[in-house]
Amino acid sequence: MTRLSLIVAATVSNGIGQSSRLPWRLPQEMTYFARITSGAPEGTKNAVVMGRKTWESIPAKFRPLRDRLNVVISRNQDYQLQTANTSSVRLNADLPSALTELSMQDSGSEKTDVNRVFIIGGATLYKETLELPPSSPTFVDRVLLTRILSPSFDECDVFLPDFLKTEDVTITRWSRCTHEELQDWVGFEVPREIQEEKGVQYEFQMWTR
Ligand code: FOL
Repeated sequence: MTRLSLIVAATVSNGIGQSSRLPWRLPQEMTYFARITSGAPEGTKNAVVMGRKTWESIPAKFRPLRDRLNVVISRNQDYQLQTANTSSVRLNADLPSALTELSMQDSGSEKTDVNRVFIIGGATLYKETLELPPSSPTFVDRVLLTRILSPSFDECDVFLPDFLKTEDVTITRWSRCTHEELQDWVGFEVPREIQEEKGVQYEFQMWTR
């Protein structure tokens, strides 16, 4: 039984990307992402699960994301990961096999237990994981959402599914956590106020179901 946490920065219209990259460059926000996804108890590591295009969008010098087990999903089994350091990267053909392999830790050289599993994008993987029913052994029960409030970034061409607006009443509704719950879960102090970097306004939110 693996609970998945999804982490994303999205505009009010759920825009997350443009021309195969992030529509903004927000160093402090990126630091928040790195801190949350990296933080794990001694002797354990978090996993970051991503689609192939998201892997390719990460600057080569930051790949694989350090101190985290990187799991890349590509249906193309001939795909060659472009990285000098493959020790903390795994390639899986699909989400079910990635999750199965994560739960069977570990026959490899690194004997580290996997702590939290983060879904870090992109749009295809966000959609696929958000559609896992809460009754299934693995599903997304938490969303760490950085809401980009302004500007509107109308040029976005990839979107997060609108997980808060589901018409299906049989699906458990999402509720926003308090700021204290967010800080307790991430384990560090998070600014409560609207943040501003380079004229971009955003806030840190956490949602659970
Ligand atoms: N979630 C949030 N909140 N913000 C994001 O920017 C974000 N980005 C992705 C997924 N979830 C997110 C996917 N895109 C890097 C680059 C792109 C990316 C994810 C990560 C990256 O280079 N990360 C480095 C940070 C290096 C730095 O400090 O600038 C890392 O170590 O995590």
